[in-house]
Amino acid sequence: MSANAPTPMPRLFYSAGSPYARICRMALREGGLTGRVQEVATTLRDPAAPLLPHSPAGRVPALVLEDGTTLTETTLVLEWLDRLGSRPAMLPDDAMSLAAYGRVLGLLDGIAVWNRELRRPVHERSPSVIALETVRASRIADALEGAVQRAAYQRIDAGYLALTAVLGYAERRHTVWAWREGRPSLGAWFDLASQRDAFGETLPPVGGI
Ligand SMILES: N[C@@H](CCC(=O)N[C@@H](CS)C(=O)NCC(=O)O)C(=O)O
Repeated sequence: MSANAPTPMPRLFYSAGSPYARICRMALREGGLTGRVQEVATTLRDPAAPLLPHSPAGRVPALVLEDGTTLTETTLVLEWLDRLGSRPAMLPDDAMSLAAYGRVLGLLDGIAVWNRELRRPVHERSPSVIALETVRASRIADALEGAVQRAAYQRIDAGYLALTAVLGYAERRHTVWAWREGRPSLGAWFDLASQRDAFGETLPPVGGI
């Protein structure tokens, strides 16, 4: 079968360590779509990665539709899963919940940059980038601590899943960040969210930093 031949159901390419892909994998579970989308593990940064024939970006998540069209970017994939019939729908339609989702994406993007920097050989790291992202993460986490105290992130939606994924990433793959310190409400929120099946079934491997 060629890479773009029609397949019986959409395929979600992921890597187990990716917090972005994890958002979509948890969305499948929370939205009742596990029987409608096949999950396919892929390597990354590998010329032989099974994902590459579908997406030149080589990033996960990537949702390959039945006709071979490939959707990349977490938010676009969530939007498609909503169209496929996710219940509940994951992308909110009110501004406050969209803002809550965007805030967490800002944290996740910053931590991805910070983590990538730390994975370089020591002499290639940029102290100024690390300092900038450390401050950014701290600032956003402080805002999230306040938001959680005001009962935000209670409904299962994109913001909830993204917050679960980013804190889960910090717990297992970016442990250099002591995000719980001084943020008891966020810690309690995460401990509760961690009990969901969707979380337990998508745990990333413990890794390094
Ligand atoms: N903006 C993208 C980010 C996705 C992303 O950066 N995924 C990482 C894994 S966490 C990736 O696939 N990296 C592959 C690479 O850097 O080559 C999204 O929202 O989905």
